[in-house]
Amino acid sequence: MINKTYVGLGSNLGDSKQILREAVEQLRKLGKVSVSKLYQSPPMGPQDQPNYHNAVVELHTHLAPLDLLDELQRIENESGRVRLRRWGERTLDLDLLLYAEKNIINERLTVPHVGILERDFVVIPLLDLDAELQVNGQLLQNLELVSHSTLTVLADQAWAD
Ligand code: PH2
Ligand code: MG
Ligand code: MG
Repeated sequence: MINKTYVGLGSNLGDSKQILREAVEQLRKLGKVSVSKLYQSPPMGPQDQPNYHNAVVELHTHLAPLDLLDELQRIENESGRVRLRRWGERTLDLDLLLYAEKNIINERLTVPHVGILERDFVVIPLLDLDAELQVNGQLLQNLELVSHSTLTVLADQAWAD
């Protein structure tokens, strides 16, 4: 069975645009991919860290949730991921945001991803990919944060082609 999943991409260390491009290349090996615009986003968490590059990828994959998580962590590690502190700067972060309509809670994985409805750097790119997307019955386009987003568009959806 092929499942529609969404993966959040973030980077605020190194050549973030190139790092995210290479991550998309790796994700293409896992299934059919569509890519949101590329955004710059002020840091959530410690403020003494650089702005982030953020994007979201829609991925159609046969992989089961924990197998997909393994692949995402492998890609993070093979990119030479550096992560300095919780909520802090990192070269590459790949978060499994949504997996079909599933709700998953176990020690390795929570889906939908924690905080998904509160983070403009996740919600706005998700809307690029599906303007009608709902999470737990909530239409993302109706969220308050959509009307006062802190994001800047760095590149249109062709950035990872
Ligand atoms: N990721 C974090 C912590 N803070 N802030 C922004 N703007 N974007 C992120 O992706 C992000 C963050 C930890 O994963
Ligand atoms: Mg994250
Ligand atoms: Mg993460």
